[in-house]
Amino acid sequence: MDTQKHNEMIDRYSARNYAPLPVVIAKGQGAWVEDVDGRRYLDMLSAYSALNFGHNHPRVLEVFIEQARQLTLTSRAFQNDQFGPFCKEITEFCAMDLVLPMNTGAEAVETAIKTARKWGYTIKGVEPDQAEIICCDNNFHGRTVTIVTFSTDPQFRDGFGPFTPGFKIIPYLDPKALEQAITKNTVGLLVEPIQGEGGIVMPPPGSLKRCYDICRSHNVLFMADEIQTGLGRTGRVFACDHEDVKPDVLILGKALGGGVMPVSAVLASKDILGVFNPGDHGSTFGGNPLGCAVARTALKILTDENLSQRAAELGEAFMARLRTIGGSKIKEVRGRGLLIGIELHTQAGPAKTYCKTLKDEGMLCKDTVEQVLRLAPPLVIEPKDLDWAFERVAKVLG
Ligand code: PXG
Repeated sequence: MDTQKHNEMIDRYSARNYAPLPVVIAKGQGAWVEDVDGRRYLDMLSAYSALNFGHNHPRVLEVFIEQARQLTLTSRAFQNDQFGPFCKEITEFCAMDLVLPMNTGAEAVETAIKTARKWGYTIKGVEPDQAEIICCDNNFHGRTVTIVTFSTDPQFRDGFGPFTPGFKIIPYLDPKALEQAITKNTVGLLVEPIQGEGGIVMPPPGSLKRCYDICRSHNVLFMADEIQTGLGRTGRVFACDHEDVKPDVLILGKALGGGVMPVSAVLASKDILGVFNPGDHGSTFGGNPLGCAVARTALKILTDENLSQRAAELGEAFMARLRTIGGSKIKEVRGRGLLIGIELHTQAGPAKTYCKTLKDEGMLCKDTVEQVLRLAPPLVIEPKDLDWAFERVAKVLG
């Protein structure tokens, strides 16, 4: 079937909850993909960081196939032989005591919310059903009813109420507003250390550390959603590392599954994740042996291939070049490592239009908010491929 037939079939049979570029991908290798008509594209999105290791990384693929032959699922009613090593390795990697595995990012965020609430009631001493969690304006943490409760994008909420009580919004990482919003019932601050879906919005310099310190002094959990920014993407293992902040609750997803399995996790100290008792929370697929085996390998690849460092170096050089593009369209190039946003002037029109043009040039990327084009290639991308991408961007946006 060709591209057109596929698109017709998808339009006919799938819910219209997305409006993707019409390219129909059939194969991928490294940073490159090929569509059903044999056209090749450079993947400058990498599934929003879920493909940090690129398509078909040989080590990921090998462990995936090997583990699939052995054992794929037990549920948590029984133990499996990948779970223990996974828990040991990921907690050591993150320098945390305990891990609670889930599958998708939204599930991990939900888990973090439940963790903070339960910790609030059992450890901090908040009165029953009074717990409050502070979130930031312009956030994106997923799509469940509870999570869209604290979205400030009307489209994510419209038609989905009634919502979950117990959330407050402050301007993004604003220490003064945080201090004012905290009450005796506040159990946590939930924050993305760089806002991805919000338009690659950088934290105001020093704000992660200041907000962390405020949380500390009020016995409030600092919960970092590193689902998109974590595991090398921003040039450090975690985006919080840029300000030497070690979150109380760390939320991971996307790249943890090596681009082949949905694997997410919440990590924290014993005092915090220790609040769960058998039956309190869980997931059929959470901690499954296939996901655990792949995640263990993903963490090893990150270290063995020095991918954080690679993202830092390649990202810095690439951003410097993007900033040399003249003309009237680009307002700002910003980001960290290989998480890059190109903000366009309003008169240039929506970023989406340029994503279409870039697709015709053989490069796949995605707008975030109306005026921001996001570039987030796999961290394994070759420098010569970034040169190639630069030429395309310069041609289309110059
Ligand atoms: N937190 C952050 C910071 C994210 O970027 C999630 C949580 C939720 O992850 P899951 O695995 O539940 O999607 C994200 C996800 C989409 C979409 O299609 C999602 C993200 C980015 C772009 C599109 O809903 N980020």
